Amino acid sequence: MKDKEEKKESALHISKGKSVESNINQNFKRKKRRQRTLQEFLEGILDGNRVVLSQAITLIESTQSQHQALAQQIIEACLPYSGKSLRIGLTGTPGVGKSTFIDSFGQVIINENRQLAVLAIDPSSQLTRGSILGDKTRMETLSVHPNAFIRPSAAGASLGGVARKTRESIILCEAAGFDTIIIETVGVGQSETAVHSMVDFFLLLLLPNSGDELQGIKRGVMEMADLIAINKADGDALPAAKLAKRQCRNGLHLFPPKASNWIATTELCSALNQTGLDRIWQHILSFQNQTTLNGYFQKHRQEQAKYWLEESIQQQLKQLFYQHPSIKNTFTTIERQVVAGQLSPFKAAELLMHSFQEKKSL
Ligand SMILES: Nc1nc2c(ncn2[C@@H]2O[C@H](COP(=O)(O)OP(=O)(O)OP(=O)(O)O)[C@@H](O)[C@H]2O)c(=O)[nH]1
Ligand SMILES: [Mg+2]
Repeated sequence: MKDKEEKKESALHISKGKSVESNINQNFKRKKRRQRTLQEFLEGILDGNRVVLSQAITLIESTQSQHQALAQQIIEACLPYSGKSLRIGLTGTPGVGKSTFIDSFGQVIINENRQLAVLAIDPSSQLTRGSILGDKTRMETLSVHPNAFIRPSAAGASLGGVARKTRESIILCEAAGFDTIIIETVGVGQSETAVHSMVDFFLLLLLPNSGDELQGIKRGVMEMADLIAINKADGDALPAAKLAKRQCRNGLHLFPPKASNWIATTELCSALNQTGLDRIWQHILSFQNQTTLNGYFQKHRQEQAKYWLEESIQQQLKQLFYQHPSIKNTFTTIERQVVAGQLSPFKAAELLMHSFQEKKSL
């Protein structure tokens, strides 16, 4: 009807033309271009479809704003189906055997009829990029197991960014039916704290070459541990591993009692020979039982949710501040004055805040 009216009013007439078969593979084009809808993502994830789950995590990791918007919708939609897993954090210095451990320990978990997702926080991968892919091949058994899902960490962002994306990915993995999640991180920096803020149980792997300064592991990390496992407790290293275990146990006594009332334990294991792993799993289950009974498990999760709310507000505020045109224009100059001692850092911050707020209200 509308068409006809338009035609009457206009002397111009554009013929429809004839469609010509393109020599480009249309299917391929369409496949690449067409984004799944929110509903499709949700159905796929709830169905436990790994391809869809992987694609959704890729959206979470994307820096494009339209991807981010869809990712946030997916997370919101998955939220009611999340939260029912046991989240285990795993840390240890490079070479301690984390990947080997996850591969072996993962089988213990899967043999319990559980579904395991492994996520990694590795901010260093922005430099190396390849290391995590290498990891997937090191987790040979697990990476091909139908009840396991291994996801390399997001590369490129800051630690805060990677951690947040991992936190969000947990929600999707849980909605996809994974009841056990391992979050792995290389124990060399700040990332342990980030992992600790998103897991229920924190497992620290150490090497048998005993105690000195605890192999560069910071006191704070040891204090966070719910269990310390001395890995590579095999062959000639066994006596040293036993000694390290004793030293750790003594060290743990020096820390104040945990809010969970859980008493951190030490174990020996060999990821390579697959020994000591059952005992570690039993400890984790005991922890879950104990802290569920005393209410800590739930309380801890609520505190973590609060932490991520604050964290996320801070990040967004910072972003808003630094991307603001007036801040962008003046920041370097003011910073230079602070460095030169011409302006105090506090006064400088006040000035910047002022110009941020002024421009905002305009
Ligand atoms: N003897 C022995 N060797 C082990 C054990 N677990 C791991 N290894 C070896 O230690 C080396 C490092 O193991 P990975 O599992 O790659 O260690 P990782 O902690 O993941 O290392 P990064 O990914 O570099 O941080 C490999 O050569 C493993 O074969 C173990 O229980 N006993
Ligand atoms: Mg590794």
